[in-house]
Amino acid sequence: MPANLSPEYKRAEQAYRLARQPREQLECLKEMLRAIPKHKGTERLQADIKSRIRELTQESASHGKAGHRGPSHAVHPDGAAQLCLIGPPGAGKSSLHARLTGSHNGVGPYPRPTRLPIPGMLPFEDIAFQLVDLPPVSVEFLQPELTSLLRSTDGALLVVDLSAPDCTEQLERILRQLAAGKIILTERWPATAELAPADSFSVYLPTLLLANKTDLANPEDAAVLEDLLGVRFPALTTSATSGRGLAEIGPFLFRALGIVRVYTKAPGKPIDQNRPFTMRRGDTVLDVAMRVHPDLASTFKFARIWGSGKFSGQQVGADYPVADADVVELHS
Ligand SMILES: Nc1nc2c(ncn2[C@@H]2O[C@H](COP(=O)(O)OP(=O)(O)OP(=O)(O)O)[C@@H](O)[C@H]2O)c(=O)[nH]1
Ligand SMILES: [Mg+2]
Repeated sequence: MPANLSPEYKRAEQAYRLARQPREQLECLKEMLRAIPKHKGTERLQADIKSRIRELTQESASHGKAGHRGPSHAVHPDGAAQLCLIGPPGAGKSSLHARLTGSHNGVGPYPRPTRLPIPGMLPFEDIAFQLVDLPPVSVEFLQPELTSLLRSTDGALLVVDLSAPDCTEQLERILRQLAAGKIILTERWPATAELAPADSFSVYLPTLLLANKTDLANPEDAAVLEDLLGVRFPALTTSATSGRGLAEIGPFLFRALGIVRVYTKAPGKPIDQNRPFTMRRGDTVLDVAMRVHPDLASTFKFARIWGSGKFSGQQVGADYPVADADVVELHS
């Protein structure tokens, strides 16, 4: 990254990183382009910004056309986290999605290639993760809409067909293609490490490898596959047919994402046992207040906590970090 970027540029870039809505991102990118010092040292960066602007503009044009009811790729995030199923054609993404979420995706006498993102919920204990089934990453290109979705999602389930003789090549091709779209699959999950982006457009996507169709292959091939890749993604051996490995996905996601369930309780009322707020490790009582309602956060005075770290009902301040299964009573 060129060193002599102006504070205006850096502010716009910071805003871009935080923006989740395409329209907001587009505004920030335009601001970045205005603010960037125009000289040889920033040419690559200027080109990157322009191509991101092009992608986002094409996307909003294809969504916004009058009378155009084209396929929508937008998936509203839901649950404790959003995970996308990615992989080569026919690896078993939809079959896994069907079993994990009960979506009936692609279930039928003939395999049906997936054309659009399809959300579903994977239950785990008293919470659920959103799993999004995606069209395959195909040979020629990655649809810009999918790139967009992958840029804002929480993690990837990378599905490969372990029984396919060329599964290693398929996988390498996918990694290359995603990298060309500035999406870098990483073995590091948020709970273990925060990664600084290589540049303002690259995103790191925490990835769990699902070596699927183990009913047709030797389960030990998974180790071979990982070695060949040279990237040690955490991996599970699965079979959408026999169900092998599927029960391990929820617990893995819970741990790797650092999910912390918090149950809230209004003063003088019983605990709301039904719907925990799903926070992340390191989040504080104030973050919980924010999630319940922004007004509660701005008028926050203190909280009482029942749970792991504290005695029953002990009073804590805004920056107290919550732990899994804590009960929080917010006072404002
Ligand atoms: N034996 C076996 N067959 C599987 C398994 N998972 C999927 N299949 C079969 O593989 C074929 C393709 O499965 P899909 O789930 O449609 O694969 P996909 O990755 O969604 O395919 P695209 O949407 O085209 O990318 C289907 O005939 C499935 O029945 C598995 O674990 N074992
Ligand atoms: Mg499919």
